[in-house]
Amino acid sequence: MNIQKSIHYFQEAQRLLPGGVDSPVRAFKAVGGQPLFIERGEGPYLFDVDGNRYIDYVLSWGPLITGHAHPKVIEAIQEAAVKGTSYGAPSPLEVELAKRVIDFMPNIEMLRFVNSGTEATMSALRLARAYTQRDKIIKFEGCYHGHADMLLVQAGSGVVTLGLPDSPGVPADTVKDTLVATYNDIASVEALFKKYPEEIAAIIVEPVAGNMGVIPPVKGFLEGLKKLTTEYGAILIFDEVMTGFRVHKGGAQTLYNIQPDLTTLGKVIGGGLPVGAYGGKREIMQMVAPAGPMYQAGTLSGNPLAMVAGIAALDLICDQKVWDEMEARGKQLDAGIESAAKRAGVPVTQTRVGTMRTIFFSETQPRDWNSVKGADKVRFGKFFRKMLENGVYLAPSQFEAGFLSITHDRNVIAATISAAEKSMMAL
Ligand code: KE4
Repeated sequence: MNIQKSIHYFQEAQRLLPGGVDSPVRAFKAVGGQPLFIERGEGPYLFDVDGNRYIDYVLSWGPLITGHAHPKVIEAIQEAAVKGTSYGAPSPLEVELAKRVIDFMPNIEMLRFVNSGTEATMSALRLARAYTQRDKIIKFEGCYHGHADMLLVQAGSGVVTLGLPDSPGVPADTVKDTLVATYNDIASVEALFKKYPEEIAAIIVEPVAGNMGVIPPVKGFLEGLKKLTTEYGAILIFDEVMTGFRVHKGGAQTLYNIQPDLTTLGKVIGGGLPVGAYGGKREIMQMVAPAGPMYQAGTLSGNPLAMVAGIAALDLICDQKVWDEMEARGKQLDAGIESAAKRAGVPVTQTRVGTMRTIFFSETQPRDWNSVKGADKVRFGKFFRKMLENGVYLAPSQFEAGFLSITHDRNVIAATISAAEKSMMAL
């Protein structure tokens, strides 16, 4: 596979950008080899600067559920762009996208748009602390909620991929109120509430963990979180930046029928442009300035280009038939990977919830960060590189999720399966 131009660009990029990338997990550090520099995307495909084509299962780390450069999304952006790129004032587009998000997730009564998932989670936690007048928060080992200081504690995704001891530069004082529990272990949460009955402002949880690979909640886990937060007067925050519009049309809160007090969103709602959001109960959201005293702001929040891209994307996935088709494609890929692994005699377990999936090189089904650590990362790295050679672009880390789009049709999945058969045999 000729990747000479990528090699050249990476050399140049490493002089100008730390690690040659603008987000760590893109650097392929966990899987070896060097990152490919991308020329363009189209539907389910990425094309690198050397003209190689890949079936893409990263999809910009989740946002591109409509595939790359969907004509309707591009057209919406083009039409909006000629009217200007940012107004710095309210526009009907923010109202239109907010209405659509709330249609999909009726448990959200009011929301605020921001520019990333990190902004969404840090703002939701500030709001929970303002509303409860408490300081402590609970997160889960292996879960990732963006790179706000208070959340870089035993975080997943790129932090764990790079084996970082929770980033330097975060003052101990900033994380002294961040408590860490074990995902899928409700007793570990209860113990923290028993220890700090009046001090915990919120739990923030990925309702389906996606940043240690995809780990679904065990029966009763989310219900237990809802019960504990209600009992102790804390706020339950579902971080649906990744699971929103991914695990179900209505997100994890609809799939598992749990009503979080606040929800954070990102990725899909921007249609590939920078958008995050936090929202939930009106009574809580009314605390956000200028309606209330809790301050949060953003120059480009509600940006018209990002709004129209999000509107176009959500309009393309509002029909249940679209979700039924993606579920069928997910099942097709599950079966294909399973039979490829069996034929090659490679121990593999797969987790999938809706359009989010992970292949673990492990005999057992991981259920938390501890069990995920047992997966064979070296073998995952080999598989990743083989799949790349065979024209399939997976997430470059065992601790990430893979994604499907509406453009991953039966033939694209079949091509992925034959690439997997070849790759598994070479492990
Ligand atoms: P951003 O600030 O990257 O838009 O969103 C942060 C975030 C918040 N919550 C969850 C559940 C998330 O998964 C993320 C970001 N996801 C990672 C992928 N695991 C983004 C990819 C990257 O860091 O480059």
